[in-house]
Amino acid sequence: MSRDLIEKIDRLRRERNAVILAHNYQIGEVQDIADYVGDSLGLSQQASQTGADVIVFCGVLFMAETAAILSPDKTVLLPEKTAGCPLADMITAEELAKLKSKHPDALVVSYVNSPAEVKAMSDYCCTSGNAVELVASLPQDREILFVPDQHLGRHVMNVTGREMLLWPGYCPTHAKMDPDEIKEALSRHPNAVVMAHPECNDSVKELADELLSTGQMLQFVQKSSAQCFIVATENGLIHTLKKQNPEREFIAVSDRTICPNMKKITLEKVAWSLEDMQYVIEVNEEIRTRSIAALNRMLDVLPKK
Ligand code: CIZ
Repeated sequence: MSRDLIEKIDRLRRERNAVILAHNYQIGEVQDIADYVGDSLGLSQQASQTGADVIVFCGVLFMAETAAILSPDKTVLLPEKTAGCPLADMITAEELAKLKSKHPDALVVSYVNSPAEVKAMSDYCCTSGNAVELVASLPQDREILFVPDQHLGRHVMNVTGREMLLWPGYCPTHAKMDPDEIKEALSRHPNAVVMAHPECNDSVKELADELLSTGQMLQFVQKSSAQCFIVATENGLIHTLKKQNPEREFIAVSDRTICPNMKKITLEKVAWSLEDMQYVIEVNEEIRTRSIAALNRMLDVLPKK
């Protein structure tokens, strides 16, 4: 790792009064220079509370958009303009409008992994960490359209017992989790605890001891007395897990469970982003006010932590 490059990032961060956010799935080097590392919503909330003028969001487009929705007074930069999220792109505003027209009385719950235009058409947003609590709080007599992740939606249905209409989206990286690879890892580490993300498909979830968002995995390990964990989510999370728990063992399901978009951001791109003030992510004001309403309705129904 180049010391000069890190010094350059630090200098630019000071000069620009910037805060650098890194999602849990970023490469280790980027996580290490960030001011905050976490999940998408947690990072955006944290950034909105800082006095920074500039937010460099090391993540994918919908995450930088969420930061722009919550921090209209700050400049939000995404260091790699092609870092998108295939799951978020599996639903468009036009498609959702069509679905809503067939179910005019339904409530729409959109996973945070969705475009800003889709959030703007939703009654509530949710994250993988609060989707169960959020759906459980909704009136029993209302139909629910859950978009775009079918696997998270099915998990919510299983836990809450609520029927929902699920959009058929999925995360291609979590779809690569192979139950046979988990079984193989378990045969080598029979005492390991299997933590799986709710974006995994059912055959993986069936092997899991715990179904948790990335933030919940980090908290769960802190409280657990287990020594070894099989981690069924994007492999970037293992960097923080190891950093926080150097004495424990974390096993990735496979070396293929890597999100190519998350890995597009490098230290060089963070430096260029701050130097050239690129790529600025802006959300149209009407979309922004409507999507912040869906995010706020989510925060209003959840118990304050
Ligand atoms: O909300 C996030 O950041 C994502 C995409 C997953 C998670 O579980 O944190």
